[in-house]
Amino acid sequence: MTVQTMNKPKSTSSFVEEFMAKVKARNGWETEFLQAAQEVVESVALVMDRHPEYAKAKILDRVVEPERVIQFRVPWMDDFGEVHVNRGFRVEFNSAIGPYKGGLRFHPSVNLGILKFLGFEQIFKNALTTLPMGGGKGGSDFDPKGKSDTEVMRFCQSFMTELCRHIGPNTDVPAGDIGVGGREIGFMFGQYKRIRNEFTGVLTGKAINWGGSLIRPEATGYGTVYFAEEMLAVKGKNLKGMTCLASGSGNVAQYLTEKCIELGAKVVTLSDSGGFIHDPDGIDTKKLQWVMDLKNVRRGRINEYVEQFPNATYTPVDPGLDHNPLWNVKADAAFPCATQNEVNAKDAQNLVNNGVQVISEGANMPTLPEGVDIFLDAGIHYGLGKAANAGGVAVSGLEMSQNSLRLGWSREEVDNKLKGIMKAIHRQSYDASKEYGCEGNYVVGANIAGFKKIADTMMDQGLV
Ligand code: NDP
Ligand code: 2IT
Repeated sequence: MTVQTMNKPKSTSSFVEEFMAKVKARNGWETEFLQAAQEVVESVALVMDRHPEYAKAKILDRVVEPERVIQFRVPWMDDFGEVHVNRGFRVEFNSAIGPYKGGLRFHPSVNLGILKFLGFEQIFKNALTTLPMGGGKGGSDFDPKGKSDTEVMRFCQSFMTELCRHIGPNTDVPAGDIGVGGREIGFMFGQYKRIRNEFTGVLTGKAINWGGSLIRPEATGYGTVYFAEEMLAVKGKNLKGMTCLASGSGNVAQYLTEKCIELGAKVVTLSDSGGFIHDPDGIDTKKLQWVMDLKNVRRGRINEYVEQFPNATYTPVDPGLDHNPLWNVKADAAFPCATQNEVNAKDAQNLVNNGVQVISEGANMPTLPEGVDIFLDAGIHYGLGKAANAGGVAVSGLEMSQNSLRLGWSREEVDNKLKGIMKAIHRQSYDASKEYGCEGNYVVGANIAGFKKIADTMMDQGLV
C-alpha cells in the first residue's frame, strides 16, 4: 500500500522498504508470500516503533521465516493403472501460541509460495481467534477435479502415508481448504489411524460420527457474515434487505449464502473457475440446496444453474477482460469466497462506484493491494480475510477442544461460541486500529492485534 490517507498509518516507510528488501532477497520468487508479508510489515511498522524490544529480539525477522517446511513426493495410481507423481507440502510456520493449525489445499496451482502465504496469514488469523493455535498450511498440486472417488482415496492415502510422520494432535492439526472437504478428510483420517494405530483429533473437519464438530462445515461462511454484521453494527446498520455478491460456490460460498438468506439478505451471484451466475431474484433456500447437491454430490459446474433456473444468466470467464464482471453487478455487500487475488483495482473501483457498503472476505487474500487501497480510501467497511474468515479455524479449534474432552457440543452451543469469537475478533481489530490512530481500518487493526499476541509470546519463550 502506497497511498497515505486519513485512516492509514503514517509508518516509517524506510523501515518497511529495508525490511522487505531482505525478505525479497531470500524469497524473491514467492510472489503471494511477499504480498502477504508486505501487508503485515506495513501494518506493524508502528508497533515496531513503539516496541524497540521486538526489534532487538528480531521478532519480525523470525516471524517471516517458517519454523519448518516439509516437501515430499506423492506417487499414486489412477483407475487405469497409470502412475502419477504429485508434490506434497506442509509449512509449519509458527507454534508460539499452540500446535501448528491450518488447512490443506489440493489444487493444480499449489506451490510453496502459495502455501507460505497461507501459512503466514494463518499465524495472525489463529492468534485473533482467542484460541491456542499456531499457524501452518499444507497441500498438494493434485487436482481432484474429474477424479473418481477411488482415485481421490488412493491419492489421500499416499499423501497421508508421508504426512503422518510430521503431524499429531499436539503437534500439527491440518484441516480442509480448496479441494479438501469432508471426503478427503475422511480418507486421510482413515490412513492416519491405520498407520499410527491411534484415534486422535489429528485433523479437523471430521464427520460428526467420528469426532467432528457440529457447525464446522458452516463455520467459515457463517463467520464471514457475522463479521460483516459486526462491522455494520458500528454504524447502526445490518445486512437485512441488502443485495449481496458472492464468488465461489464451494464450502465457504454455500454456507455464507445460507446465513445471508437467514438474515434477510439476497445473494445474487455465485461462481467457479469457469464463470459466474447472476440470479436477480436471489438464491433462495431451495436454489441453494440445488447448488449444494450440484457441487458436493454431483460435483458439477455452476453454469448448470441457468438450465435449472432460467431467470439467471451465466457469464463465462473472459481472459481478455481487465476486470471480473461479477464485481460490476450493483450490490450493497460483497463476499469474495473463491481464491487469492480475485478482486483487482478495477473490480474494487466498480464495487465502490456501484455503492457497495461492506466487503467481508471469505477467501484468503482475495483482494490485490491496490484494491484494498481503493476500499480503504472510499471509507467502506472492509473486513480482510484473516479477520473475516477466521470462523472456520475457530470452530476447528472448538473441534480440538471437544476431541480432548471426548464429548460433543450442540449446534447452538458451537454457533454461540462462533458468534462470540467473531465479535471478539472484531473488537480486538477495531480497538487496535483506534489505538494506532487508524480507527475502522481493520487491515491495520487485525494485523497489529494478531502480531502483538505472537510477538509478546515469542518474547516470553526466548530465542527459539
Ligand atoms: P472449495 O474447494 O470448497 O471451493 C472453492 C471455490 O472457489 C470453487 O467454487 C472453485 O471453483 C473456486 N476457485 C478455486 N480456485 C479458483 C481459481 N483459481 N479461480 C477461480 N475460482 C476458483 O474451497 P473453500 O470454499 O473451502 O475455499 C474458498 C476460499 O476460502 C479459499 O480462499 C480458502 O483458502 C478460503 N477459506 C476456507 C476455509 C474453510 O474452512 N474451508 C476457511 C478460511 C478460508 P472450481 O470448482 O472451478 O475450482
Ligand atoms: O484458511 C483457513 O483458515 C482454513 N482453511 C481452515 C483451517 C482450519 O484449520 O480449520
